[in-house]
Amino acid sequence: MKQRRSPDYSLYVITDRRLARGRPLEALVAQAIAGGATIVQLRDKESNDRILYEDARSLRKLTGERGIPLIINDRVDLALAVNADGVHLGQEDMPPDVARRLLGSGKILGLSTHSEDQARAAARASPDYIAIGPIYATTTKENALPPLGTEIIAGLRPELRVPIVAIGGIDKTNATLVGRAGADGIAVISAVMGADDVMAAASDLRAAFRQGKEEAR
Ligand code: TZP
Ligand code: MG
Repeated sequence: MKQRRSPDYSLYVITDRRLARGRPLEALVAQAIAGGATIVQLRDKESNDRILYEDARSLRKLTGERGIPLIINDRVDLALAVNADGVHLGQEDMPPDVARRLLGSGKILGLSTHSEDQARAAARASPDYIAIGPIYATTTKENALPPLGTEIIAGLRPELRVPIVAIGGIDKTNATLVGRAGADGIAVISAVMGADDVMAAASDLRAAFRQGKEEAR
């Protein structure tokens, strides 16, 4: 079986066309990577398939040149079409075992979870990572559940072997706490994609998270 090396999940930046406010996605992602993004996800719940495909293709080229993994939200077909590094699936998406069969063993599979029980169940599906959230209140995701707090990360980190990425309302003021709780990475949308200076925002987040990780050692 082909071995996948575990990616660096430290700063997992997720795209959002609305928060980009007309600025080209590719330019924002380039700035985020320059500021320290370690992995990028294309997430777009609104655009048609042609636009999604063109965005996926341009981000594939950019992230490939920078040596940064590209994950596609929701869509196994699109990930395969552009040879992305992996797919991120939620509780209402295709079952993980089906996605794994379509993707093969060489791709990254990430799963969204919103409770301890979901996190444990997701871990049993042998994904490459799980995301847990919302940790803090967020307005980016429609119908987001109430915030879970960092306690869920601290509670599950010793129990689960799979990398845990924290998501939801994470910004430079709380990223240190998330790192201290034991998360393997922070996934952010608005704190990076909504920033006026995307590179500085990414850099500040990465530094804040790293500080928390160091404090936890
Ligand atoms: N899943 C749980 S919270 C969330 C998603 C997609 C939104 C995260 O966005 P932000 O702007 O970083 O709070
Ligand atoms: Mg989904």
